[in-house]
Amino acid sequence: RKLPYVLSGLAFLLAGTVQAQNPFITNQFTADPTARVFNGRVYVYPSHDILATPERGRVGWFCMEDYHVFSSANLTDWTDHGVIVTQNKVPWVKPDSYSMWAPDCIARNGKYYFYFPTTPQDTTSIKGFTVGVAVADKPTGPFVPEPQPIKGVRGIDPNVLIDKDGQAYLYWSQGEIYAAKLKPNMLELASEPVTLGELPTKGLKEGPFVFERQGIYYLTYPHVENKTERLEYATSTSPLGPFTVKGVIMDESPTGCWTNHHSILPFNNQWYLFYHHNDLSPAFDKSRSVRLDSLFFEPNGTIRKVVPTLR
Ligand code: FUB
Repeated sequence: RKLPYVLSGLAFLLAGTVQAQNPFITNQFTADPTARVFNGRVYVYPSHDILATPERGRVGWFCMEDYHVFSSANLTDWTDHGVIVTQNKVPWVKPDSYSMWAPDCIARNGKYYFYFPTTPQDTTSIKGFTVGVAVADKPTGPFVPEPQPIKGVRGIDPNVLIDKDGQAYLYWSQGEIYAAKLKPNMLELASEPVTLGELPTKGLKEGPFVFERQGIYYLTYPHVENKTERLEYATSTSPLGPFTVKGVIMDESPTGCWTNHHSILPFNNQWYLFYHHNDLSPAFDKSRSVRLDSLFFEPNGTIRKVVPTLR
């Protein structure tokens, strides 16, 4: 007769936490997951790792030619909606660049704006990576790429925050983390790029993901000082900083995956960390797979360290 009480106690303890298996996408290699909630459903926009060969990309390095989007109503059952953007259909991308790196997607005024970094064909104004946008009427596309990348952005890992007053900000990385205001059309910068304050000066910082909670802006980013990236964060009372370093969200990989790259999302009264590791390719850390785990805040607003749920 005690069973119903035990079960309801268990249900209470588990409420809001996810018991899904990591990695949660297994039909292909995925990395750099940006998770967003659109119309009550979670959409994950990751990079899509494929293996380079002598004919495609650079052997031993990251190799990506397109993006898929995945969605779920319960963080357990995921639907692959197929390819939403592919390199050779973006007019300004260097053909066969295989450099479609970490993206983001955000909704505004009934449209969905998909931001992606890659290498341009015309290198007269930008050498290396820049950031483009593709626009759709639905989170699953079809996404139509803009004819040119965003003017004034040099770097990778775009991330967009729309603040409470409606102002949108674009963040990206190029060794350091940069940010600028976006115009209401979401396609052009509205201010000069700036750096964001007292972030660590030593080591590569990339993959910015910014969100606001209870009036605090959290700038979260992978940072490598030793061998592999650690997820860290800094806070500010303003989207453009200055930010002050607060701590570590996830420690370095104990098994040697060089990169980690994440996003943080509230869904059904629980916060989640989406990130990646090379679970399905232990010998090659550029074939990665996306994971998710619950994330918790302390009463003073600091983030409790997330210990990865392994397979
Ligand atoms: O996926 C390619 C690159 O690796 C991303 O742009 C970085 O953030 C790192 O995850």
